[in-house]
Amino acid sequence: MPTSSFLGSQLIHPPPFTTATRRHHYPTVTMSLNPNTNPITALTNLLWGKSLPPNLLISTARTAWSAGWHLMMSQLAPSNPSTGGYSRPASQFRRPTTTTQNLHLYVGLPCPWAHRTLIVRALKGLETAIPVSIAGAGEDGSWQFKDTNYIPTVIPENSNQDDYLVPGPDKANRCKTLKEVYNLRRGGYNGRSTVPMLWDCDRNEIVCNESYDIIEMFNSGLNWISSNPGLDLSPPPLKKRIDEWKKIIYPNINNGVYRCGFAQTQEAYDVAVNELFTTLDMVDEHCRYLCGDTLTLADVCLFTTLIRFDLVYNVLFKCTKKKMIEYPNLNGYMQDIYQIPKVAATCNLGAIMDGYYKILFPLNPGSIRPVVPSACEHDMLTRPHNRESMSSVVKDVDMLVL
Ligand SMILES: N[C@@H](CCC(=O)N[C@@H](CS)C(=O)NCC(=O)O)C(=O)O
Repeated sequence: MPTSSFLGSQLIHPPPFTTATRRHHYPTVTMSLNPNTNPITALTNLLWGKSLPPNLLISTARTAWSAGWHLMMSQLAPSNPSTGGYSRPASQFRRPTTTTQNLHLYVGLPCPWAHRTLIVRALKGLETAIPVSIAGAGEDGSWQFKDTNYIPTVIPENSNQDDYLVPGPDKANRCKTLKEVYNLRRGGYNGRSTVPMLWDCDRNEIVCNESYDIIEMFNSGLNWISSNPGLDLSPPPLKKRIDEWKKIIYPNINNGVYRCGFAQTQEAYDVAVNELFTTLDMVDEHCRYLCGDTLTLADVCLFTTLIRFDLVYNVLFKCTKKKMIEYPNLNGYMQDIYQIPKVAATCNLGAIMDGYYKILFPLNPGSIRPVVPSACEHDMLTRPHNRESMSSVVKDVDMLVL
């Protein structure tokens, strides 16, 4: 008598498999024989009819899923073993120095770190001097170069189709993946192949793969090839203040949203989410820009997280305490920066959503992309923000350190 199934004999004891008993004890079997029924539905109908699966199966599935989840998470987002908190790997190529004119930038559109470099590149007028290749996320989450059907949210002025910020081929090295590009350097590479990455085409070498170092270099180190050399996003009198903001914004907001989304324990999440919203509440009280009336690198860094907040982090990373739209000043601040000429063209809202919801499998196994919140649509982001008249009184940042 066939008494067990793959679930183990203690779970299920079906009667002998005759047509008569089957019909008598398991009326749903008739459905399971229907060739149009999904095989999994057919099997579950056969095993436990319309009731919930047996407890043991549920707890076994939970244990197996949880182990698999931790395994995948530890690959995706390394964590501190004692706290379960996300610990971002350090970039290996820092403090760029190069004299070449032949630079190439690698980015991915969903990435907030890469987005910083696209904004500063655009504001400084480095588009022609530093061409860009845009990778898309592959099924396994790695960066790959492939044509896609993304359309830009905003078509940049005076541009032809080649300049649109949409994923496409590797224009510098003709590689298929970003990992291949990293490996082209003499000596190879065994770290994570992250974006942004600045490539020296003369020496076949990585110049830098740390976003903040790249934007500092774009801001002041390449004025000889920039078409807007007069713009300084880190003027000497504001440097100290920018650095202070960086120390607050990076751990608590920029990386803070990742610390929420990638936390592997409740405790790690609680700490991260508390620090995130305490910092957002504090930043919300600030004036026009973080350092006064002038846009600086600190604002660029904050903006790329804020523009993704309601689209992605609020939902996928469980940054749920408030939405950006509930922060009147910060929301206006975000619109203000979005409306600076050339910035909107660096924001591909569709690519941002897909990059997170479709690719971060352990956080969204069904890969379903939620609908765009109406406040995040381009038309809403371009509404008047009325911030031009805001006070320029700069509050003291020192007292704000958490
Ligand atoms: N510290 C780096 C972080 C860059 C980073 O983590 N980029 C992510 C995309 S948002 C990435 O490329 N991840 C691929 C990986 O970790 O394998 C920076 O600011 O440039």
